[in-house]
Formats: sequence, structure tokens, C-alpha cells
Amino acid sequence: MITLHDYWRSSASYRVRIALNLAGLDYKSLPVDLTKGEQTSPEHRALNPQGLVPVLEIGRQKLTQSLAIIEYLEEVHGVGLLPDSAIERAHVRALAYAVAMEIHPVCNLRVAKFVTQETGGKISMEHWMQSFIAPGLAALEQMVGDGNYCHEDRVSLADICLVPQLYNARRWNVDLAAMPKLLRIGAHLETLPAFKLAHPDRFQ
Ligand SMILES: N[C@@H](CCC(=O)N[C@@H](CS)C(=O)NCC(=O)O)C(=O)O
Repeated sequence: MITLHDYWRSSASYRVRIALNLAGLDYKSLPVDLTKGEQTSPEHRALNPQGLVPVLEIGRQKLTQSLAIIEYLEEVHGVGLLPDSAIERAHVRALAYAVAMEIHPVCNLRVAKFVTQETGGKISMEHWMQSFIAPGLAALEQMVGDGNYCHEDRVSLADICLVPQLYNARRWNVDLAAMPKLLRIGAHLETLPAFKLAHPDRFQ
């Protein structure tokens, strides 16, 4: 039995949903409502002391941190999300980290809320999000390949990070017009069943 504690709009949860689908694993989604602060409840902190989603329960194991979870799935189920050569793996990880370790943490709910509250609303949530997502994705635009995937011709860890970040960018009305490569890759990935099945609209 595999259980994913997630939230429909959470990018990190969305990544893990895609990876579970790519691995062909059945799982049950247990929603943690971030808008109600359920991630800080004692029950959730018992699963993840960081008070974050996602948490993946596999039997008695509790896994946290989306990229660690995805690499676990990769190692155990051989999904093929990382290229064979060390240099290419480093590149794919760099693309993934550009999203997951640069853009995403600054735009986390608790960070954005703190800024809005501490500035008495002078910095709006949307302005904050746009200020970090737009330049972060503009940099990524220069790092990805010219095809239908972030790297070469197959789904990688980088694609799993890109699609949720594009979804999030649209949510905050980020202007993506100057990022044709990311838009093309995103449009292609969204046609793939593993990505479609993981879409937030299906978990709302
Ligand atoms: N680095 C973590 C980030 C997890 C994370 O930031 N989750 C967000 C949702 S995308 C969350 O639970 N936020 C709750 C909050 O900020 O209070 C991962 O990749 O799993």
C-alpha cells in the first residue's frame, strides 16, 4: 500500500505524483489542506517534522523531500529519469535543482505569506512570486535543449520539475511569452498520460 500525503496545488506533490505514474505504481492520495494549516498539525508533523508535503508512505517507510522520493523511485523501480553518463546526470540534476532548489523554496507558501504580512501587504503575493519565478524560468529557458524534453529525447527528473513550476507560474500570472522552449516542452509533456493523471485539477 502506497499513500501520498499531498495537496493538489503543491508543486512538490505534483512532482511525486508524476514520478509515481511513470513508475506505474498505484497509490492513494491523502490531502493535507495547506490553506487550513493542516501541514503544521501534530499528526502531520509526526509524518514529517518539517511540516511540509509531500510525504510518501510505503509500508512502514515514510519518505519526505520530493527529489529524494523521486530518486528512491528511480533506484528501486528503474524509471529511467536520469541519463547513463555522469556528465549528463549532472546536467539533468542542475536543471531540476534550478527549479526545485532556486525558484521553489523562495516561493513557498510560508515564505510568501511572511513577506506579505511583514510588509503590511506592500509586497503582494503575486509580485513576490513573479519576481522570482520569471527570472528563474528565464534562466532555465537558456539551459534546456531544443526538443520536446528538457534534455535529449526522453522524460527526465528535469521535466518532472518543470511541469509543476509552469503550472505554478500560470497561477501567478507570470509572463511566459519569452520562454518558447519551456512552453514547447511543457505542452508536449502535458500530453503524456503520467503527467495528465498527476494534474492538480484531478486532485482538487
Ligand atoms: N523541498 C521540499 C519542499 C516541500 C514544500 O515546500 N512543500 C510545500 C508545498 S509545495 C509545503 O508543504 N508548504 C507548506 C508551507 O509552506 O507551510 C520538497 O521538494 O519536498
